Amino acid sequence: MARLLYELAGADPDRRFSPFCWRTRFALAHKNLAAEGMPWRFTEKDRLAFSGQGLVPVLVDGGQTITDSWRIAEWLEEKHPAPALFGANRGFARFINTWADTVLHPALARLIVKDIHDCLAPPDQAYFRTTREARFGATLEAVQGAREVEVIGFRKLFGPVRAALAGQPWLGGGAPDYADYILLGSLQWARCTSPFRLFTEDDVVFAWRARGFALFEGMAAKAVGYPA
Ligand SMILES: N[C@@H](CCC(=O)N[C@@H](CS)C(=O)NCC(=O)O)C(=O)O
Repeated sequence: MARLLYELAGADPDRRFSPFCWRTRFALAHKNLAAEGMPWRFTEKDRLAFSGQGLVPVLVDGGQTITDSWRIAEWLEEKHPAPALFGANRGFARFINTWADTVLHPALARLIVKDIHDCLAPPDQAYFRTTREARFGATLEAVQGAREVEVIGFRKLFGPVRAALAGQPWLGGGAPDYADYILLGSLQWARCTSPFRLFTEDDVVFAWRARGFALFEGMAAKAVGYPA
């Protein structure tokens, strides 16, 4: 039975830009597992009804349906233990997961939110504008309009990541693991939707991101998006 991954798509069905779906894409690639990508749009909630909720990623594997990127990662680790996705310390990856969701994404979204909107199909544009403007309490244009200033604070958030990468090539140590994939997924969200430059080329995060996007035969680098 084919393994299916429901992934958020833009107006171009090949523009797969969800940070959470990219976590799952990296996890599948790490374990050398193929999955057919099923493009899904924000306003197609009915197509996810079978999963009992309305968010992607949704993985359908061997007759089972698994939702939520963290649960999918744990499920893949249990079903396909080698190569290990979490390394010795699953708690560290859990911390990075929560930090990305609660600190990094709110800051990153402000830098790219209008660009995301512009990538979407028209029905999704209306949904996205209404829900996100209510969340931010401002127009998409006003939020993104401050990005040349806000990117400075965004870069500072990566201080602990820089400190870790000063002593090792990956957050996972000598090889990438799920902690790397979580943050690479966040940065791939930006690369797929926005031409805005997040990092300067002399930043260790810039080099780590390039290495990460080159993994698995350039899986992330080759995806529809902008030069990182
Ligand atoms: N905690 C979930 C979050 C999933 C999530 O928020 N997915 C977004 C796509 S980036 C979504 O489906 N949003 C639908 C919507 O906003 O209606 C995970 O890690 O998978």
